[in-house]
Parts: sequence; C-alpha cells; structure tokens
Amino acid sequence: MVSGTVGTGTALGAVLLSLLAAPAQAATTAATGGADRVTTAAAAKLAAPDDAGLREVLRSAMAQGAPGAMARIDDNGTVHRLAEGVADRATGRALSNSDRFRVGSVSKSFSAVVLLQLVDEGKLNLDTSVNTYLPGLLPDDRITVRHVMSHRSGLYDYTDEMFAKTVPGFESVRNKVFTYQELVNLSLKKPLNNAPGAAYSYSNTNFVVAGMLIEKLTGHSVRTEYQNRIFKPLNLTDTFYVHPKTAIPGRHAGGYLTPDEAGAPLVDSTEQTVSWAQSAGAIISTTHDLDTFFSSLMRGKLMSAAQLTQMQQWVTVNSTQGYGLGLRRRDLSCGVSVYGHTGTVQGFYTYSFTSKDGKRSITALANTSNNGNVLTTMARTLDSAFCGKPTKAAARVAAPVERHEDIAPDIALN
Ligand code: REY
Repeated sequence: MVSGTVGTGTALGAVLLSLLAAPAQAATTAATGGADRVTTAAAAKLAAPDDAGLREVLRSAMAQGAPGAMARIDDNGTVHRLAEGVADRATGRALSNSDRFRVGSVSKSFSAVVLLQLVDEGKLNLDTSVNTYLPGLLPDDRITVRHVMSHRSGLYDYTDEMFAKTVPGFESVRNKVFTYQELVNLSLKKPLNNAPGAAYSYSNTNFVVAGMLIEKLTGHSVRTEYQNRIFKPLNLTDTFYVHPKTAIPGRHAGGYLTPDEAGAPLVDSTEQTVSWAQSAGAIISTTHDLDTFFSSLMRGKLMSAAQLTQMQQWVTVNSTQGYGLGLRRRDLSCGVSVYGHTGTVQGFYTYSFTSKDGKRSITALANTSNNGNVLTTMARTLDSAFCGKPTKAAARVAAPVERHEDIAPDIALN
C-alpha cells in the first residue's frame, strides 16, 4: 500500500494561486504529490522516438509469453506503427495496429472526463460527499467525489478477492452481468482500507462509483455519455462500450490469459462481459483512438482549463508515479513526465500515454496478462517513445519492476 500526499480543498486553492503567480518554469512543479519533471517548452525538444528499441521491447514481451505485442506512436503528425506476433493463436493471423482490443482501466480516464465535464456544467462538485448525490451508498459521508476519482476513498477493491485465483476467478465472472450496486456491495463486505482522503489505494470500486454518478447525474447510461461526450466529438470510430455483450466488434486482437500455474497453456479470454469492471474498465478501442483521446485531453479539447488542472493534482503513487483524477503521471528515466493510463483486463495489457503538450503519444498493447514480466517489459515502450535511444549511462539503470498492487492491489502477478 502506498500512501499519498493529500491535497485538501484549501491546499489546492493555494496551489492554484501559486500556479497563477509562478513563472512559467516553475508552473509544472507545484502539484501536490510529486513534481512534473519537464515543462511544456522542454517537452517540445523530446528526443526522436527509438523505433529499433521499441521493436526490441515488443519482441522481449513475446519472448516472455505474449502471443503478440504492438505500439503506435503519433508524433506531431508522424505515425510510427510496430507490431510483432499474432492477433489470433488459432489462425496465426498477424497482430496489427488496426486491431481493436480491450483497454481495461484506460476506461477510467474516459469516466473521469465525463465527470469533469459535469463539474464544468455545474452539476457536480469535486469536494462534495458522494452520498449527497447517491444517498446512503457509501458507509462514510466524508468520502468525496475527489477521493473516489483519485483512489483515496479507502473503498476495498472487490477484484482482489474475485481474481485471487486467476483462471477460476475469470471463468466465474466472464458471462456474468452485475449491477453497479452489486459490485459496490461486494466491496462493502470489507472495511475501508484507510480513512477517507488519507492514502492512495488503487481500487476498481472507485470507478464503479464514478459510473453510478454519471448515470445518476445525467439520467443516461455511461455508454450514451461516452458516445456523446467523447467518442463522437473526437471521431473515435474504433472505440466502443458494448457491455454486457461479450464479443469485440469487428477486426480485433484475441486476448490470452496466463494461468497462475507455471507452464500451463494460455487461456483464450477474448470474449467476456467485463461486467466486473464496466465504467472502471470495459471500453474497447485501438492504438490510434487512444492516442487521439489522450492527445486531445492534454490539448484541452475535452474540458475547461480549470478542470484539466484539477485532473492533474497528483497524489504520490511511488517515487516515479503520480495519480490525478482518473489520470496517471509517469516520470521516465530521461526526466520526461508523461500522462495517460495503464489497463489490465484478462488477456490484454495496455499502456497509453502522451506528452504534456499532447503532441507525442504512444499506445502499446501485449495480448496477454497475469504475467508480471510482460507488464514490466511493456513499460519500456514509454522510454522508447519519449526518451529516444538510451545513452550508456541510462542503459545501466535497471527498469523498475511494475508494482502489482497498483493494477490489482494485493495480487502478486508472479
Ligand atoms: C484484475 C485482474 C485487473 C486481472 C484489474 N483491472 O483490476 C483493472 C485495471 C480494470 O486496473 C488478472 N489478474 C489479469 C489476476 C491476478 O487474475 N490473480 O492479469 O488478467 O486495468
């Protein structure tokens, strides 16, 4: 469990004031939990993407057990597409960047965008109790919308128990349809992990509550709100929310879940309802559409500047990562900070991040999961995209191991 630096309403106000007063150079270092390393001006001078290094990373992920791995970099109009291995193990069809796939928790950033648009519309207040909008839902009136969106509510992650045994856990839910209330009830069987606001503790329950808020405040399903507010305006024609249907529409990558037992064959996990995640993780998309989404987000096309600032009030995850409101910040080995989200859903690992100015983006996918080596390797796609070819000094620094608890807390991947 990683405790986070906590920004109160008052402290945030002070931060905002200091942002207004600070010179440009200091403007990105004033957030609550850890500093952005690079200003917008410096971000414009990113080293060229390292395609050869990126290909080596994708091949490493395959050597570690992924049937396929791919990445797309959108660099200010120049596109780099790399793909290795197969989309479909049965037919041997090669993986391609036009294949759709399940993005897992990258969906949390979409849910956060809808909520922040509702703040812009005056329908939602970040520092108001969730129970004001959803009376009696949560056991503590002190849990605010901001706590939920930054994983500081303390709400237990019901997926810890659900997926304690990976393949049996998956098979027990793959065709199930849950209501949001049922998922919250699973969480509330356990006490809060921490007092509201006191610590960062990643939990899918938070973004199930986010889905409930979206439906309550708009009177529509999350699917309608994603479509009207994000998919259509950004022309994301390969992005879908099909819950509770089990198939991925059109041409897509198959997902292959790694069993806990060493040497056991991969399990085809492509088809499932993803009802256990819904607004926390059930969106389907492509590398192109996710690059467009995060680039548009950071360019300010999806919400007011004020809400984009709120989204980037960072709680400390660890020495190189922060969590905002449904948004991750990762500080890379070359000193560049990038913004986006990771996703894990059975058979699919996604990394999707963009630069501060949204001008360079990468989305990378490996079509396996429950394989910590592949997860750690795929994080290196970000270095290839934003840091260029490694210098000798940088090459000597070992890549940090991904913290499994930040994907599904308390579940060791291997
Ligand atoms: C759930 C476990 C992962 C997946 C999760 N995903 O919480 C959310 C996210 C939506 O953050 C599964 N792992 C795997 C296990 C471990 O079952 N026993 O790796 O596919 O993206």
